[in-house]
Amino acid sequence: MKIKEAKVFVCSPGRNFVTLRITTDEGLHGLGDATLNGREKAVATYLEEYCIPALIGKDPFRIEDIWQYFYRGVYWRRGSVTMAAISAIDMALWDIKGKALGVPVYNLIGGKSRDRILVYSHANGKTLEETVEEVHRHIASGFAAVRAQSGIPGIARTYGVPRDGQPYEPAHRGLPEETVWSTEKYLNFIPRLFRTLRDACGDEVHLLHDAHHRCTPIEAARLVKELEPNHLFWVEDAVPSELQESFRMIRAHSTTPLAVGEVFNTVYDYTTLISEQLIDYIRMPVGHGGGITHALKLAAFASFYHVRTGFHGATDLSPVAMMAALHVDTAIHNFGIQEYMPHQEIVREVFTADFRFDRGYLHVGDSPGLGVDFDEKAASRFPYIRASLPVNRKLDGTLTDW
Ligand code: EZ4
Ligand code: CO
Repeated sequence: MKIKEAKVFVCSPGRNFVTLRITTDEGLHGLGDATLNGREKAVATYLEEYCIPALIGKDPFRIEDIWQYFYRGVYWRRGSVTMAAISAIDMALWDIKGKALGVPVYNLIGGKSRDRILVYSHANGKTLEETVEEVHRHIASGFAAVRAQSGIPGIARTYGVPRDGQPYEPAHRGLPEETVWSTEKYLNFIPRLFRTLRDACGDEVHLLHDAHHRCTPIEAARLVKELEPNHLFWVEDAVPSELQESFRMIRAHSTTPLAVGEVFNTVYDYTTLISEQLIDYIRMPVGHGGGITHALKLAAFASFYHVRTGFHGATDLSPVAMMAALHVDTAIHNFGIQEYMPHQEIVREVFTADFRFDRGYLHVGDSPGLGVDFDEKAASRFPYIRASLPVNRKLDGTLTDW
């Protein structure tokens, strides 16, 4: 079998998605997600200009070799654009192989290690009271694990909290909007929020929180130490984590489990964090970190250090990347939890994915390949719209991490 054609589709059913479709001379096709929020066209061009011409004529079964061709074979390696493109190619090749052999992808990568996949949902409120109410609502609708983000008194808008009546989406039309941030106000509020949540919701439910890269190392240490009595499942991205060594200090202060890495894209972003056991969960998106092939290697490396997975599953990844993550979640031994932020209804007009939610868990179907379809015609009704993630400034106007 040979790769005959590959095409990139950029569509916007409610938000932008970049989809790669690889077709073989035997008429099989595979799908990959190449969405990189706010940088969609960079990945689309990278694929169209540099990858697709080199893919034509290759044997789609040689997944590892094609992966190495686009990683090691390219002098300018790594980085989110390159790795999102490689991820899309990799997913599409696993999809093709599964379809050709008539098996779901999880059966190509070790088979089922579990029957169902624990997920966490996003509860967001503008105030402490609203956030508590939202967490209750999520527990009542069946979730066993809930991430809580809240508006902070004295800050107009913050990460994770939607505007009235809209689903939460961090990217907005046009150029980046500017938001204002105060870590001081955040640190004064969040421990109170989680004390209230633990009291209100009891010991059973898993509570999670995303600090979204906003603390300095010593501020992060204070945060995880003050949250410790409330037994969170994890605190995510406590600091902007390109400085892996900062976690030595954070770790020394608390037993609150730590999750890191939704902006990472190779194993090399994790070597210190994992080998020194400075974190508990890896967040690297299967769709940004070299696809299924590299996610399996990262998970294997992490497994030797008792670090588990908590793959990214925000709505800025398409249902194709979600399916890829679910197959990995199903097969690996050191699975921890999967983020599950359901897409808007309108996304289903373009993508259909073979999984279902039941009482806190996702169940993957047994369709051959990834189990996801893409309707090209429907996609053409939703053309690309430029959208950007916000930028953040401190109260005095200094640019800070968003
Ligand atoms: O802000 O994926 O844990 N989830 C997150 C996400 C990120 C978005 C950015 O595109 O932090 O909501
Ligand atoms: Co996050």
